[in-house]
Amino acid sequence: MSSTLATLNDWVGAVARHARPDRIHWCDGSEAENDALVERMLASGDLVELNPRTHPNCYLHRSHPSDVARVEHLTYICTEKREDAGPNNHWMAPDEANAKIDALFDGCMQGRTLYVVPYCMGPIDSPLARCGVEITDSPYVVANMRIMTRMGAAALARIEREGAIGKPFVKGLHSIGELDPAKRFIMHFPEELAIKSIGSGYGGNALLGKKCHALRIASWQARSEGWLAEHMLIVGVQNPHGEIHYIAAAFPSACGKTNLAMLIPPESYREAGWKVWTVGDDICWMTPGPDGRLWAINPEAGYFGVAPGTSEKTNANALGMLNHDAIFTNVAMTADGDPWWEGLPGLPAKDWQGRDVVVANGKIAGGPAAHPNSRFTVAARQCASWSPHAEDAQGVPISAIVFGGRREHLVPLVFEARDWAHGVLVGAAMGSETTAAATGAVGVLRRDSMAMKPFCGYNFADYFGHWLSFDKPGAKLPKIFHVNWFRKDDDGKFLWPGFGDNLRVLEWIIGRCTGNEGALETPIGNLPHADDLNLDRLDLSRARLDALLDVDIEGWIAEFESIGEYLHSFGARIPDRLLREHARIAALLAVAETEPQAIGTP
Ligand code: OXD
Ligand code: MN
Repeated sequence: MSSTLATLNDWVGAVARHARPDRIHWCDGSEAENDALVERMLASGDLVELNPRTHPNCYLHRSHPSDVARVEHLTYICTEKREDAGPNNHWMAPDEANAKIDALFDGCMQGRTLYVVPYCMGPIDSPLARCGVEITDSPYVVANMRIMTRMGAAALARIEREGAIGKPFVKGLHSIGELDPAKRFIMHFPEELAIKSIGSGYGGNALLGKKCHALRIASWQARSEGWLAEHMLIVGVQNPHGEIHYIAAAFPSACGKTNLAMLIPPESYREAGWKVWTVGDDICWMTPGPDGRLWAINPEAGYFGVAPGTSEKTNANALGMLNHDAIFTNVAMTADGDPWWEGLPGLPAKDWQGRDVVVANGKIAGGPAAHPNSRFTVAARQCASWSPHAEDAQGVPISAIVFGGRREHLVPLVFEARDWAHGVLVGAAMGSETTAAATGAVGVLRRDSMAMKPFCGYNFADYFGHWLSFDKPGAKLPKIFHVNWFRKDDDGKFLWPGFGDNLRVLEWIIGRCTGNEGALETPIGNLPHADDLNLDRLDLSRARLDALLDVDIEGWIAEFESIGEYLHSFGARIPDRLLREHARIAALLAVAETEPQAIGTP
């Protein structure tokens, strides 16, 4: 098989001559093709079949122990000019990068099959969707791409149709290479809409439609075409009158985006008729519509979620979709062949590396049995809360944008930005304590603007400018908020219950968008008064609520000094508008420090 598109055939031919695979297979995305791939992976040991009675069509993949997370230190943006990649990215000149990585691709597919994987990011008929082709030598990647994207014949037809009128597709070249960390690179060439990744089979490094295309390359495309490609979930909240408000929310990796996207309302809300609809759990592409609002699609077709911690209590919707047709990566396994991770009942028999689990006094010895960044891959439509509007070609209209991070101290449960420019500053200043989704130290505070630090394909200073540019006449932009579910008390306990109860905060957010909720103005933004939040049937003392809504002026003065240093680290390209916004709030904080009664007055 080949394509009617000469540019595609030529590229596949050139890669094949260089990587020298034994065979070439063009993927059509069919069931039969997937069955054959699964058979091959079961035979090679790439997949282990899970209990077919409790988990039909579910498989476990154990990756190389050195290949379990994204590798930001080996991820490069390769633009002609270093400043275009910015201090937020590792940069390499395209010529040098191509030379380095092409040497590793030389002959790397000998003895293997080269798979050509055409895919579409977004509903197949959506004008907001964009296409790409991934070449890979990993059948595991093919099987995951089939779940995570619209992969196969329909995508190829769109690529050929668009190619015939000169519209390019993103070219992604991937090989697991030798799985050697010393020969691992994830390189992006946004000026050529190209990606080259070698040496890793892990999701974020190898499923090129996801982080590499839908965020790094797409953010670059979005800037030149006037839209936004963001690391955000999209959730629809339906009130008892049947009105649905869509919220897009950015959190750094492993901060509960999947849980928020699939939130199950507390009992009192369910009884009153509230419902939550999932549109996406990780990536959101937003474009201004003819009505001035931002309209969003989820470019993905599946979830690549963090398994540990997913339980009946934290995310029953996720658990419910994982008992058929799912791929698990680096989870543990019970004696019955069921997938297992920390947070689930019972005990495993094999850990994520397939070693026998030693249990002493009812506890697992020697660290977690499932890798902390172990994952599930599952089709989005398997989720009980999957939105009937998730496939709408024009997307869904966004009422509110929410930023959030993991902050044990200082940052209150929720606050609202005064206007768009303030909201852009709130997003730019976002910080979070690090998690296991990327290699490196865990629990260290790092600034992660709009949760895009690992994913923005260009200079953050220009990115902030791009965000600011949406504020123009005729725009009906969403309101912007910041939340923090992770604040702790002096004993190190979480102050807020989180999970389903986060809907209480979303209700206030929606009320602010519709003009139905009150707020207290403070220098950092508008907060709910204690009685603005619906705390029906929630056991939360007034003291804990006050702590959650406290604005510690001295602490914020220090925080704003650190935010100022961060903004200045981008040099002269940082938009003046952002610096003015920063100075305005720093001045308000200085006044509040000398006149505490100023808080709460307009
Ligand atoms: C992810 C991540 O996998 O952000 O979504 O790391
Ligand atoms: Mn993510």
